Amino acid sequence: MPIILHTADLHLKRAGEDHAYSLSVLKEIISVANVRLATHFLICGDMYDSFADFSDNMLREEVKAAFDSLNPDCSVIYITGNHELSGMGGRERLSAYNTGRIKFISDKMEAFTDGGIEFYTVPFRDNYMPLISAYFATKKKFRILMMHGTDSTVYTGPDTEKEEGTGSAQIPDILLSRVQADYAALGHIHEARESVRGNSIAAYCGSPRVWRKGEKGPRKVILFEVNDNRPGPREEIIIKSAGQYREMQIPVNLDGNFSADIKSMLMKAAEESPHDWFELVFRGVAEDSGYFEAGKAELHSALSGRIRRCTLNSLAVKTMSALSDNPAARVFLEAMEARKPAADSPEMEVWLQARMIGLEAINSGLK
Ligand SMILES: [Mn+2]
Repeated sequence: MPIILHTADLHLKRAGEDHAYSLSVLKEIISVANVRLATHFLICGDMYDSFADFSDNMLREEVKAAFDSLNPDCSVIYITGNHELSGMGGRERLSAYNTGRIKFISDKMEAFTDGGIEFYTVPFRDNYMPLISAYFATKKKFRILMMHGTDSTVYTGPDTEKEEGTGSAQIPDILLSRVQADYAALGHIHEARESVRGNSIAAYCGSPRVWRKGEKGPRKVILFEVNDNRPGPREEIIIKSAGQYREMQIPVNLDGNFSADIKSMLMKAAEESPHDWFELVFRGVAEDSGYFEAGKAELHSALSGRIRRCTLNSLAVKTMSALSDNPAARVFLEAMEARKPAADSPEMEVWLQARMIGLEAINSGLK
């Protein structure tokens, strides 16, 4: 009985911190395939982050070695995504590279039967419209279509890649029924989505790793059985080594410091999920920007090395120097200064709070 593992958009990288990270994600997916006795391992494009990564001999050898540990009875089928083509010279051919046991479709659409499943596999292209008039044989078994692009019936959000200047590669709505696909295994959109139309399922498995800032939620692959030419329920398997992208909100006190619990909360979260990417989002008005900068640097160095990545976002923090150019803030601060209680007075706390609220109100009026 066929057991399908569907993944895409791994974006393997040959260098930097992402190199070891992306490979560890691949290795975990391979072990999922082994444990779950997958018979088909589908990679729907963007396995590599760029042509330079795809064509890197060291990385390709590492990927081959990783697939050596995959159950030899499991077929690996891989189509080109837009990223494999990114930065590729006009004379290059992806098919010139040896991908070992991986069946790699990079030149043109290929139809074949493998382990009781009919496959239509389409390497990435900018325009899929000509496919509508292609010939598709009458279906005899469960049929899977593999593509990399934007299917607007599954995903209605923004094309997150448009800003990079890559084509949106729209998949024509009518194509699935033309292909008579029981399951369209899709790549390109990094969020998992599924839509069912009649007997036809179209699914994005999402990226199994955190590729860039903002890709929230657990990262996963899809696994399902095919029984009597019918698909079983699609199971989403979380890839633990991928971690998650998490925004951590950090209120900044007027003195530029953070509350004492913040650091211990962050250290605890880091210990629990070392594969995560934390974006520390600071908010507030800081009187002393030097103190604030030092506190930020201390948090960053405490977290770096304990989690995959730690980035800092201070866009929502206004420092006094920025506010001092504002006439309303100047008048307000002068008025507050005239009412300042003694340092040891019980009213000091109320005064500090009032000054903070006032500055925040002026600050939000600045936007
Ligand atoms: Mn893509």
